Amino acid sequence: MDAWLAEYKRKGYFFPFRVFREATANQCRSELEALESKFRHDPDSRKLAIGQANSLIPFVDEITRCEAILNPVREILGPDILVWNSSFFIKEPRTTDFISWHQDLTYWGLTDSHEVTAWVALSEASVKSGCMKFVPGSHTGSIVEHRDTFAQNNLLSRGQELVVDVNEEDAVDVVLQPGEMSLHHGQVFHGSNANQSNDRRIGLAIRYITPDMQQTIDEKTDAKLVSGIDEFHHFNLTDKPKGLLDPEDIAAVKRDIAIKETFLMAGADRKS
Ligand SMILES: O=C(O)CCC(=O)C(=O)O
Repeated sequence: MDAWLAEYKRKGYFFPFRVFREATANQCRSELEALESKFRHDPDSRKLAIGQANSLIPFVDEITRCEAILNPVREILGPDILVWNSSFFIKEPRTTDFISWHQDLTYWGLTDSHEVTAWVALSEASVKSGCMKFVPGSHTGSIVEHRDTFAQNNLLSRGQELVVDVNEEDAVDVVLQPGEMSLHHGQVFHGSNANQSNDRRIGLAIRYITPDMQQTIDEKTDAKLVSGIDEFHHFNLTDKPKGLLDPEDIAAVKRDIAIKETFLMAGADRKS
């Protein structure tokens, strides 16, 4: 077994992997920022694109299929891989937005933990800009209790946070340069602090799963097959985006979000 994979299995994460050159990361960032500028008077469309990026933005779909990401993901999940979601996590310069300690799989309504997140940096992720922090080995237990806070500056949908205390001294800073990525397990404890730098902190999170996983509800949700085959048919396999925020894709994404909300917001006393 590769040394990095042994470390991933032991700690629940590994970084850094270089995915593309810094110039390519800058190009992706420019495309994202052009999109943000185009939709600056339409915050709903911008929010939809940021949150469902691989379904609505063609260049993001391409990133999710790039071999530099898929190769290590295959080492973890095997040859057959779906993308369940991909979204940008953006922190503006000198803002208080943060991400509380949490485990990703808590509210995703999936039957197992055959999942890995690739987090690709499109700007520098440093301690100052609020890079992610992981707690080594925290993925080996089960999902622990979370409570909702709905804190205004928490970037998670329900401001959920672990009920157990995390010793900050145990945490590892996930420092990444533009074009590098980290991989993390869906049960690893992680979070991130505010961006105190003068630049935006931009990361693209891609949620890869194996096709044998299922939602815990009867309805199928959407996913895209990016490697191998799907012999289980537990998800609606959707095509590549037809264009930038294509109306048919938007309609499909909205249907999918309505289904996902039944578990993503289950038990919450208000909407995100
Ligand atoms: O971008 C961040 O700081 C946190 C992202 C995160 O929680 C995730 O990708 O699972």
